[in-house]
Amino acid sequence: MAEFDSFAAVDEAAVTRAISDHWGEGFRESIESDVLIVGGGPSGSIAAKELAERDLDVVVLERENYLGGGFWQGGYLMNTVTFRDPSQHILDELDVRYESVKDQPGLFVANAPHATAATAAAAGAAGATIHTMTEFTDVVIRDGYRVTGAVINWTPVGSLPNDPPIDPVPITADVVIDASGHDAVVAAKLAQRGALDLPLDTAATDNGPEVETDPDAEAIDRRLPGHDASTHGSMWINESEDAVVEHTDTIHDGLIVTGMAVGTVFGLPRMGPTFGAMLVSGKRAARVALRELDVDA
Ligand code: 48H
Ligand code: FE2
Repeated sequence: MAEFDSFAAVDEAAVTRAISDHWGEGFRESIESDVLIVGGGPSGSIAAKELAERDLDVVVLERENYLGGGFWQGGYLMNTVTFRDPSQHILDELDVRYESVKDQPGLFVANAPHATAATAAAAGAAGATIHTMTEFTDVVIRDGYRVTGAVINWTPVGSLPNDPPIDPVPITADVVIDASGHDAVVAAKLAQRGALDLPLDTAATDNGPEVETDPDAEAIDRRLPGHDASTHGSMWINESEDAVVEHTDTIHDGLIVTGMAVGTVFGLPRMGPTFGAMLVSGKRAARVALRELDVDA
């Protein structure tokens, strides 16, 4: 920048028009995209970055006013996050500083706000269109089966009195990725509608020494949100991170699941405040999306 003298002169109307035109264009382009990612935490942000870098039209829906989800804090309100080898290589790609933990080969620490901001920035820099304060409220299902989009509303609408109701709007995509974390909101909606079928062979996952898993369909159904005994299993870091990555895949026609949502859908053990699996899973979800879209990786 040349030495500062004074700011360019603009009038107030020009500022509002610029915002409205730019936002409107981004919204219009989001109505039909290649990939729609629900949730802008670590897994969704990495998936968005990977796909937008390949020139796909990528839309991220985030109900909060900021990306990052649970990445801003490590655990117990301590803002240091951990990563296990080989996920530190993704931190290298993102230019995030990290350190090795003494006497713990393969374990790394980084500042959570720095890692979170870098991940979110990478999604934006790659060209993903990011809609914050925007809530996924339902799925669009085509031909009685395929997931083809999301029904969305402004987040604050959810806290208004529902009388009269403010209708949401649908947006569509060739592929939807559920990156909504523990709630697995897209999978949960499908399950609520009785439309979710899971690959039964992969659902029979080792869930820890004392916890038996039941490979039949009824047991899988019970693990899904909105059902009696929902969500993931208890904490087991070593098992969980690999299992989340391995289970990152298409779970229904048109729907891929990534990040902690994978743990919820498949009833996997949780990993606590270590985030490597979220980043690796996000990358894997992007590769699955490329396969679904018939795009060379
Ligand atoms: C729009 C929504 C909606 C909705 C949710 O929770 P996240 O950080 O998810 P991941 O999977 O990228 O990372 C999980 C990680 O943070 C974590 O919780 C770990 C590792 N836990 C281990 C353990 O043992 O607990 O991000 C999900 C994002 C958030 O930003 C939400 O606000 C957003 O999705 N979101 N966005 N519409 N209906 N629901
Ligand atoms: Fe969590």
